[in-house]
Amino acid sequence: MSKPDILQVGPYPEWDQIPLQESFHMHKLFEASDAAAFLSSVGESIRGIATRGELGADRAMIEACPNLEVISVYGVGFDAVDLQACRERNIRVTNTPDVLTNDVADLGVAMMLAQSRGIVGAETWVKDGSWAAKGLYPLKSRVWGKKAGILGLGRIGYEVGKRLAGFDLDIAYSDIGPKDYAADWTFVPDAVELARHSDFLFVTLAASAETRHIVNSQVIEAVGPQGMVINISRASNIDEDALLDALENGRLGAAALDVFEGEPALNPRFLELNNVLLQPHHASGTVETRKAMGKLVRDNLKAHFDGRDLLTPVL
Ligand code: 8YV
Repeated sequence: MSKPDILQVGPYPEWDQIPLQESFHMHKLFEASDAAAFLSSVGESIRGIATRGELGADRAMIEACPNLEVISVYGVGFDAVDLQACRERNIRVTNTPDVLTNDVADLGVAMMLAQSRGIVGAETWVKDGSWAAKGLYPLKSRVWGKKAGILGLGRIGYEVGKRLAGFDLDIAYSDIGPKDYAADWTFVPDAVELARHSDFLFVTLAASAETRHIVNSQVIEAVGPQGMVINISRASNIDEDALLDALENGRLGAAALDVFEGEPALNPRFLELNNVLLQPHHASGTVETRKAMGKLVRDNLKAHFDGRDLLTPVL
């Protein structure tokens, strides 16, 4: 039997690429010099798309593949996939939830600690001789005992909360309703109220058209000059211009961010700030998790083409 033709939107590590190629005929869009020409030459043959969370599959890509049956996303976030275009043609969509939850939560908490305690600047202080030349590193504000707000208490938000409880933080959260598995934490329905409560506001919402800029200037200013916003979800959940304005003029104390509008080409205003910790969208970036994500991408594709149920369906 011939291998199903799959459009591959972005690169994968060799440990995924080799087994993908064993089971499927992979067409690497990201290596094409002219993406539109490539799509129109292979589109007819394509039965599946393998993509990455941040790259997704837009309507033009989906429409270029008239025989498309399934899209497998390497990532939990499927906001970059045009679900409406998929629904119209009964195209299945899968993602990689659960396997990355703990790593994403770990990075969020690590960013909070690193930014609060000035770990990056402190290392520079040692390495550039400032310790010897100028003396002690400037004092920082403590973490334990402070108040944390978690905006979006899904799988990742919940794991963030569990970790924060270990740092004796007072935890509140917002979601569409209170969660029975978070009985020890305070439910605050309104995002501005939550922000007012928070020294650290964690943004852990699944992104959608409804959550776009949910962290607006009001929310940002409610976190305030002593507070910090930590984003391990999607850039679109925050009004980035409002965030930059507030960071520049001190209406927000600090931010720790793993995601950016237009990444990897982020707004140069970020590079001028000394109250931010900037990370290259790598919250799920451990070897173990990426191997599990890659396996789930393949297993979902195989399940579809074998006529079995999808392991982690979105649609
Ligand atoms: C990326 C992510 O998909 O899970 C998500 O939604 O954003 C990440 O895990 C990852 O960078 C792979 O592209």
